[in-house]
Amino acid sequence: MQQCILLFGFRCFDLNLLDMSILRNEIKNNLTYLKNEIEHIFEGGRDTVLSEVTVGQVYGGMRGLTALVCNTSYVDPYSGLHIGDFTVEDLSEKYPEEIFYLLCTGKLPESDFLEEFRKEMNERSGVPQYTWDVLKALPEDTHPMSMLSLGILTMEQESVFKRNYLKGIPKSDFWKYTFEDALNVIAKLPELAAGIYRIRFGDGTLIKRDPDLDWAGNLAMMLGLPNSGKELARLMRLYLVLHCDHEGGNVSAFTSRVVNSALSSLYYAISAGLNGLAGPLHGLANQNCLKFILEIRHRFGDLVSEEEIALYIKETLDSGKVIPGYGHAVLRVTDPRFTAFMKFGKAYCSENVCFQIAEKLFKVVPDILKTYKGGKVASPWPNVDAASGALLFKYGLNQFDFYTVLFGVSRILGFCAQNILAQGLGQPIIRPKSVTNKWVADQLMKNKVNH
Ligand code: AMX
Repeated sequence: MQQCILLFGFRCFDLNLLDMSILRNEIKNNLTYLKNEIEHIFEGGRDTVLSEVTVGQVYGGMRGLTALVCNTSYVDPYSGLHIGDFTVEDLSEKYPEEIFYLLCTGKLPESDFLEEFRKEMNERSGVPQYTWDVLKALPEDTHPMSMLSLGILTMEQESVFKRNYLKGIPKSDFWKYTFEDALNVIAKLPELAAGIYRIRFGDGTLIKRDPDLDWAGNLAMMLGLPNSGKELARLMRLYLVLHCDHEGGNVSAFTSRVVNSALSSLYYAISAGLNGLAGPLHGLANQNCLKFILEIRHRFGDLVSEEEIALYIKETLDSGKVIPGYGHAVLRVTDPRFTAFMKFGKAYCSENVCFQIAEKLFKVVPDILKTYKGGKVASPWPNVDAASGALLFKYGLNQFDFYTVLFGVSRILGFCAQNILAQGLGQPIIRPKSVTNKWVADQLMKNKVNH
């Protein structure tokens, strides 16, 4: 067994191949399986054209361009997120720890995995004091997403991958060190996220983690909310399951992968992915959704009618704003993750006014968006963010700015899994070609001459 020194929960320098050995071996098996698949694909036609690119796509955020492979999850426009052979409906009762295993291996773990993972997280937990010092020194109005991104970045010099890369390790082993970094980061996330909440919105005192609790349960408990209990822990589990991954082309996952493809450590890659998630068209939409619901409530009262909601939606659109929580770049149906949140809401929060407004919005918004801008909105349906804020609010999490942090904590599971697999498959640095307007115009001219 290799030497393993524990410092602030970090294992310095070396891999301990006995830790999480089942998950590690299953990742190895998955990589072997995926490598064989790729070999077959290449034999079948390495030069086969998968996707053509139009001028509109080049100028349109590459929408619909098939140019990436991501083996952790897949988003079907009509059935939503698939992780391995499972849909959102199959997974909504699981623990986020199990989903991490699934993202990395394509399989759900055996029943004893949760206990093994809990012990591993306990050993690796412990956010360094220097991270708290940096976060506490920030201006009071710093956004919690900046704090999360920065908090991860402060720990970058602890990267086991980076230290060993500098010493020299074979490319085939890169993924093992990245996996080590992933476990170290994931173990610290509940404390880091809850600590950010307490520094930014509480009195700054940090609540100790409970070694007997699961990953999401610990996060819920360490927030220190007066209403926190089993229901908040259950909601947190669902929340952290539903946001974990959404294939490879979304802003945050793609950013994280691009950064890691340069062999920047997972810490850099996670921080970069979070910076993309912090945008209002991506992860920040969930805080805007609850703000939107509260604005409606403030203007029309608790018993707001569907007609009043329709009026508010039209006013919002007329002022040039988007309706938060509606629309999607890939999905063309109601997001199954929204459906899962609604199911939770109906079971536990049906009397809650904010949840009721979210329900009314669902009845009203799609019909309006269908005809808005001459039918230009590709998906008038709700996405994952449309209802989650209303549920968090019910349990006393009334600081909207914090919602995207919870999204980020969950999405880091996906960043980690995507980067571990990509490294295990030896994927090269990502470097698509860009061109200038002049180049495109010349190309159009050449096409005209040739026709
Ligand atoms: N309200 C008003 N207009 C909308 C809209 C909405 N909810 N969704 C799309 N549109 C508009 C777009 O702004 C665009 O108008 P433009 O061409 O005049 O700029 C037009 O419809 C076509 O856009 P699209 O092809 O349907 O969507 P897209 O792929 O460009 O963008 C998304 C997708 C999610 C950014 C967009 O639907 C949106 O802004 N939604 C509201 C914000 C939101 O909920 N984001 C969260 C997404 C999920 C997540 O990452 N958490």
